[in-house]
Amino acid sequence: MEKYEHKYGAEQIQVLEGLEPVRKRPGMYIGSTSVRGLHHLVYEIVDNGVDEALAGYCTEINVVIEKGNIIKVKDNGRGIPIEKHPKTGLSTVETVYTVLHAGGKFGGDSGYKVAGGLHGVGASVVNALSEWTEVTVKRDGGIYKIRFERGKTVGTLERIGDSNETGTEVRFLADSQIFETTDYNFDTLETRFREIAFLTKGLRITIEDQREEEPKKSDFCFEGGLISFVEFLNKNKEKINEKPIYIEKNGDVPVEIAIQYTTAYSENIHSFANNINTVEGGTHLEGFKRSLTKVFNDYARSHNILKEKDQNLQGEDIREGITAVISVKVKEAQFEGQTKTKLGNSEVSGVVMSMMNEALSAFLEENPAVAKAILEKCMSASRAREAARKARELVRRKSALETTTLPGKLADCSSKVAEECEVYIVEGDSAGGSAKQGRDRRYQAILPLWGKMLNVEKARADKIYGNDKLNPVIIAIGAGIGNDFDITKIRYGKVIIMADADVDGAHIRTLLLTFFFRYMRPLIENGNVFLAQPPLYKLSKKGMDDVYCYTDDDLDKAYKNLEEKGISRDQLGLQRYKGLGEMNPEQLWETTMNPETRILVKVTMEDAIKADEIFTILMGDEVEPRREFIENNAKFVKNLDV
Ligand code: 1YM
Repeated sequence: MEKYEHKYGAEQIQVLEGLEPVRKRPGMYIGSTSVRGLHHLVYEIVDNGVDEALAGYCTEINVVIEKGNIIKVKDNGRGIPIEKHPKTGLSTVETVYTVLHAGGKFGGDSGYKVAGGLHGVGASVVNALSEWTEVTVKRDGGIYKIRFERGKTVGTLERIGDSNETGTEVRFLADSQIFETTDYNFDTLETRFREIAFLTKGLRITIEDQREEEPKKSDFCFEGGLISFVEFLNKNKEKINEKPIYIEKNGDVPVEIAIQYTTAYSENIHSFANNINTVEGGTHLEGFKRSLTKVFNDYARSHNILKEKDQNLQGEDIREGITAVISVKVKEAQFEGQTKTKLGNSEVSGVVMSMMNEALSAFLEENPAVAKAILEKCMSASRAREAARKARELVRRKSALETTTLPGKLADCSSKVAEECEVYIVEGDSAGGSAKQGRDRRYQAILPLWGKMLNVEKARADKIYGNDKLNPVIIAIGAGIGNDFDITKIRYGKVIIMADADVDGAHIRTLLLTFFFRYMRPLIENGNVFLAQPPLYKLSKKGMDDVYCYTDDDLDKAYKNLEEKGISRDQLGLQRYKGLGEMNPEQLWETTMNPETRILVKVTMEDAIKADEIFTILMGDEVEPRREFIENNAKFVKNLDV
């Protein structure tokens, strides 16, 4: 490819190459061919509709998951242009779907593209990676249709009818030769579309799942935009300012910010650039944080809340209990970082800072009661931070004296190479005992926990350091917590939570995850946290190897499988495991700990919003949503991305 570069320039080469490179190396274009990449196909198509909405021509996008995992996306915009494209000689719609990176380049003066999926590659990539794609355009009084198979045009664009409406409808079937799975997760899509609807004030997005007998449907449209977003994030929390603070400026870099403080202790800031969730932050977030710190300190000083000259509130004091969403639109956005979710454009930091300095200080002057309530909270956070620092010093001094003292309950492994080591955090003493005997002690460590855990949503850092349940976890992992957490110091590459498959198990799992989410977040971001999956059933028969089943579905399949081999149900013994404690060390090893046979679910941050919502419901002050949630706790593991 490189040898042509000088001759033709990148654009021509893409035209010449068509879509073959996409099918050869799909990961380069959509990140991966896992379920995550699969969902990206839908986002790419929907983003074209969102762009049309941002350009002011589209008010509604409808997404349907049809039977057989066919996706249909429809919008009521202008319709993709159909006239002959000067460069390719094909219709524009065919060009958009068959030429790599065609996108907005062909569309004339629609301005900058601001939507765009994580990799911003557009419709042609979706087409290349689909068994078939059909695009129907209503425009100029007609209905036009074109079909593709594995990226290749079948026939040509045809006029199939008349219509006075305008819009675009795309149906496609992801290619099972390319993707590990073609089974869409309704919750994942629903969460992303809710997010897009929050970020695009007034745009209606609907999603319907027609795969089951009873179709599911959600309908999102938020006139309040980001204000609705923070209200949604805080719906189970106690608010300090009832009405979110809202700041908007539509300059060269449009910026939109909504802020609402709650009585919680955590910091909950979500940033977006061009509708992409910048999980790793970036320059917009830096500008926001710097301005927040400056404006509140200035206000506190000028209103005599900070009395001593050298006294200052730290950024973290001012961010305690904050829920904020920042959304910027950047023309040539640069995305950096491991997952390409960190905004790099340096000019954005100053833009966000100066507009926010002005707007936020004006807001505080105009709303003294709100300013006072927030600052009281900041001052108390500042005092707590002092107390926490002292407590931490104490722990540090203690651990300096006791040097390598690991928790007494920890059965450590012999290897000291973190990458190959794992720690199982096990609920209960008897399960802990079996795990200790069953493990491979070269690289598997066991830390039993028991009793009720401290609820970290309700506790400040000073309490956590002193807590006798969490301290062993902190010391065993060995990398500190909060701002001091240092991922390079972790003693185990895998931190595996092993709890029963019942409500109590779900509770302890959630508590630990809350703790990791709040105080060791890089551990989740870095993919070091796992959930062990103990089996629910064992089928046994004399002379036959035991068969373990991890779900009810598994059990059905196993019965069928064995029946085919001539073994009927009544010949089989069925044991239902109520807890880890019922398994002997060999069984626990075989089913749950042996890397060759076990199932581990990786906990990821893909959906920090959902995680935060779950944690808040489970741990927050409101009892009713918690009760409801625990009743459906089976959903919990499903909601975490596997
Ligand atoms: C369900 C997917 O693709 N809608 C859509 C796409 C386009 C337009 C309108 C559009 C854009 C422009 C002018 C422009 C696209 N057009 C192009 C291209 N929905 C969906 N709706 N007229 C219509 O950008 O100027 C690419 S996407 F390149 F042909 F203009």
